[in-house]
Amino acid sequence: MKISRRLTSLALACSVAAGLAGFGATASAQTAMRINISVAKDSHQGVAIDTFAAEVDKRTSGRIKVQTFYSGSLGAERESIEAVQLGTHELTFSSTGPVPNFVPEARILDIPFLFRDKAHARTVLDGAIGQEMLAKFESKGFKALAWGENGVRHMTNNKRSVNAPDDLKGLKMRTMENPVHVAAYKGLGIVTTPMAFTEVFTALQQGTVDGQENPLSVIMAAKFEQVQKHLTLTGHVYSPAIFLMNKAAFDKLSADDKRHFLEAAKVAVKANRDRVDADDARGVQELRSKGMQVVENVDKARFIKQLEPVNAEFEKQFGKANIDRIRNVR
Ligand code: EAX
Repeated sequence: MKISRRLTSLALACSVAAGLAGFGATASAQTAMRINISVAKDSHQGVAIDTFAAEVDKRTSGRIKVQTFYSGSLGAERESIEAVQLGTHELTFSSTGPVPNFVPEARILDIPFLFRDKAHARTVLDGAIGQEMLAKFESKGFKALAWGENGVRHMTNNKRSVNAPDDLKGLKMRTMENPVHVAAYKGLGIVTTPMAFTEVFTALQQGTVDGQENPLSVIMAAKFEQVQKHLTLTGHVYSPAIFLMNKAAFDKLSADDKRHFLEAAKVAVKANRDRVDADDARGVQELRSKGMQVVENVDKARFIKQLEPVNAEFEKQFGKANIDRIRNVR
């Protein structure tokens, strides 16, 4: 009798241990994280986080699931960056618009006409300068996984066709919550209204502002052609994007999973940039077909000339050598 009771309790202990181990393995197998964007799923940014989530799932054999959220459903960009810094959610993919509020050094990237084109920007961001900049996020509670792309920004408005800098004077334009942009657009005579992206469509619809500026990818994803008449391909700013992760959450990952996250971000950025290129190729025709009046041929030299006083300030603020270091990358 005694032996059988002992065997029974032993068997019970073994099954409980096995169950716990199994449970433990199951519990650790299903780590869930969240990532979000401020624009729609069907967009260059939606492609970025969907690809990232799929790559993490594949590379961790389903142990880590990244849930994706779109259209500002977990907050606008500035709120989301703050949420990631606090660890409220683990990841976000954001334009660099609000980033200077967290990592001031990143402001240099937002200077108008700093980059010759997307190829130049991608080379800078993927090279030494960009990688040095990513490292600056760590002391602020972020692991910056990779630079992505928001795109080359253009001006839209409802008042008039913009062919030269003077046409911008007096226009009430929504800007990102970015001090470099605000200073530059004021230098063009624009009346600036910094605002979270999630409020822009309504502000344009109600006439709170006359216009805004964004890449073609964003203009199309946000369906701004429904509330904006005029588009001018000013290409005045290259807008980077960035994969940001809560640093503590990243540091908790195993060495292998850290590598998986970094590689997933790299694959996602390729898909993100490919979508921007596709959007740029079709954007003007699509927006014209939807009723926008588009000025394609812009004398950028006139806008750059108008910005000379502001750029002199930027050279003082950021150091001419630092700006030239970026400009001179080939
Ligand atoms: O990241 O705020 C902006 O205009 C951004 O370009 C937009 O949120 C996409």
